[in-house]
Amino acid sequence: MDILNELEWRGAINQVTNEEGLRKLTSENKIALYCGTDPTGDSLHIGHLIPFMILKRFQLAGHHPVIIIGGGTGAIGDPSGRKSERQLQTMDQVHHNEEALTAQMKKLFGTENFTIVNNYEWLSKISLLDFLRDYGKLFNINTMLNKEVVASRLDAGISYTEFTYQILQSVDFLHLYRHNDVQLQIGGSDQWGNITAGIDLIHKIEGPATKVYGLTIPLMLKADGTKFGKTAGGAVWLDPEKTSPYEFYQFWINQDDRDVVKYLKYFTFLSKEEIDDLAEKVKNEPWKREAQRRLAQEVTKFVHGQEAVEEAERISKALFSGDVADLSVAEIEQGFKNMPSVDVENKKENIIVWLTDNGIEPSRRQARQDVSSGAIRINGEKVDDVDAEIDPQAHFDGKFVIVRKGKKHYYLARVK
Ligand code: 629
Repeated sequence: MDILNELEWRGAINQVTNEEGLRKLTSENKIALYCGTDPTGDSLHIGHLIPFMILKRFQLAGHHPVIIIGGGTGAIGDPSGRKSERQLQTMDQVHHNEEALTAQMKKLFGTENFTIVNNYEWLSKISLLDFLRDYGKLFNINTMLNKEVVASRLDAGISYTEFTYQILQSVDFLHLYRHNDVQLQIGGSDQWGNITAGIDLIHKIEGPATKVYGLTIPLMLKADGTKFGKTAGGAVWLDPEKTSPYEFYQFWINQDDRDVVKYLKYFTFLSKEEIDDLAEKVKNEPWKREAQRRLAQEVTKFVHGQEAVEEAERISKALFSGDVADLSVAEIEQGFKNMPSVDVENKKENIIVWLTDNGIEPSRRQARQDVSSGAIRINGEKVDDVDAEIDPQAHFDGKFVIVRKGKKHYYLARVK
């Protein structure tokens, strides 16, 4: 399938500056294209993944992706999509974040047929007078004020600094057009104003027939109206220290039937045939949740690698069946991150006293009842003897005791 048709089928196109022109260009040539991201944090989250997976699709189709890490633009702050002025970051923060994001991007894109650059390199070298003479003169204030991003901020106010942001992103597009033959910029729908500003600048400097294009991707919406990519614990990060691969996998496997096909199109490289097939399964045998499992496997593999998928599945399976005894200490840390936990003394104790004193059971009477009815598992083994002893050193390097009450309720006891 032609790349633009593929993006259309995936529901990934919001606006294109000149669809016929771009279709002709991409079907006849291998082009260079870019997407930028500002180092406003030290990790990407799954909201960022959408445009970068589209870059990756172009890469897989033989085109050449370029990523800008916005060390220069990040020092200013994009007003797009924001209701109020940003707090400036310190340059130390910006540089720290640049490094973290660069490392993440390299993991996703590899080194072949891929370029990553930092716009601090050229933006920091433009003098104020050159900026005003070479670029400022080509920007019309009325046009700038009419950009949705600026217009929507006029009441609340916008600083001269943020107002200038669109010029910087335009200078980037010009720079990449000249130095890397970049002819297309993509981004989320919030980037439309910045992207078209860049195209206008290139047309003014390089001539109106210059073949440069812009493409934006729709905002991701969820069937239940809540914000995509957020969980009770906050954003879903690509950094495994912030969101463990197990939590990452869980996020995807828990998606609604109404959203899962859309996400398969956006977040996986599965073919149309495979996705159509999974869509049928959502319709005919939704209880199997095969589409969700495939989604979780594919996205986790792309971001964290196949081993992380296997680990996440091992943890899920163990938690579901209750056979937790073979989990490693690291797997327990991941799997139990969002479960109730208690700190316990490193000493042997009768099970009834231990469960009650550590707050896992509300009373000794209840503890006795749960134990004797077989509702309690310790480290994966049913314990129905009220005289049994808990030995915190028995398992998991003496670091944890895992308690399961009934089918679903887990407690992680951390040994002090
Ligand atoms: C210099 C900087 C450029 C081109 C782009 C940029 C960054 C751009 C921006 N992007 C968002 C960000 O950095 O602010 N001005 O967080 C974010 N982006 C991915 C998608 C987006 C966008 O990284 O484009 O729409 C989110 O889906 O908000 O020369």
